[in-house]
Amino acid sequence: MITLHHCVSARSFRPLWLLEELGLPYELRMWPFPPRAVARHYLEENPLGTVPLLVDGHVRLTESAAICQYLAARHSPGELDVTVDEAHFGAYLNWLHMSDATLTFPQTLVLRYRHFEIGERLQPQVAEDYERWFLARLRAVESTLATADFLCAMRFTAADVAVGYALLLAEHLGLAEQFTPRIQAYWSRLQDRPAFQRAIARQLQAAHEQAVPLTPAPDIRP
Ligand SMILES: N[C@@H](CCC(=O)N[C@@H](CS)C(=O)NCC(=O)O)C(=O)O
Repeated sequence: MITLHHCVSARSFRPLWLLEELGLPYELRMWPFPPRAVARHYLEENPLGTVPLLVDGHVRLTESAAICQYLAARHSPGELDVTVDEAHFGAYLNWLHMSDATLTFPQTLVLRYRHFEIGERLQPQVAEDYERWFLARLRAVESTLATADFLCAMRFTAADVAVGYALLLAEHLGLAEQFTPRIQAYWSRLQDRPAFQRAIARQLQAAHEQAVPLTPAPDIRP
C-alpha cells in the first residue's frame, strides 16, 4: 500500500491528485502545516520536514514532481506518463521539472515574504519581484496552449498535474486574477476533472478524520 504524507493544498497535492487520476489505493496521512514546527515527530518520517513524502514499500520520495513521474511511469505508461520512445518525452520531463523549479519556486518567495513572515521580516519588494517573475514564466504555458489543450503529447499527463498545482498555488496567493484567458481556460479544464475534485474532497475528509486543521497550507497566516 502506498502512503502519502500530506498537508492540505501543499505541494503534496500533486501526488494526491495523480493518485486519484490513477485510481490506485493509498493511505493519506495528514499533517498540520508546517509539520517541522507544529508536529516535530514528522521529522522521524522525513528529516527534511517537508511534504510530500511518498512511501511505496522500500521506496521513499520527497519531491512532488519526481513522485508524479514515478507514479505515472509505474502505473500508467503511455497514458498519464510519456514514455522514452514518444516524441514528446523531452517536453514532458521539461514540464515536470519546470513545474516546481520555475513555477512554484518564485511563488514560495511571494508566500513567505508577503504572508508568512512577521513585521520587519516582511519584504514587499521581494514579493512583488517574484510575483512578476512567476507571471512572466507562465508565458511558456501560454504559448504551448495556443495550439493544444494540454502541455505535451496531445493528452492530459502527469505534467499537467505538476503544472496545475502551480496554478492552484497562484489561486491561493491571489495571483490567478492575472492569468491570461487561455491559462484561465486551461486551469478551469483541470479543475473540472473528477480526479481533481476527488483529491480536494479527500484531503478535507482525511484532515477532518485525523483532527488536522482544514485551512490550506498557503492560506495559513501567523
Ligand atoms: N521541491 C519540493 C518542495 C517541498 C516543500 O518545500 N514542501 C513545502 C510545502 S508546499 C513544505 O513542506 N514546507 C514546510 C517546511 O519547509 O518546513 C517538492 O516539490 O516537493
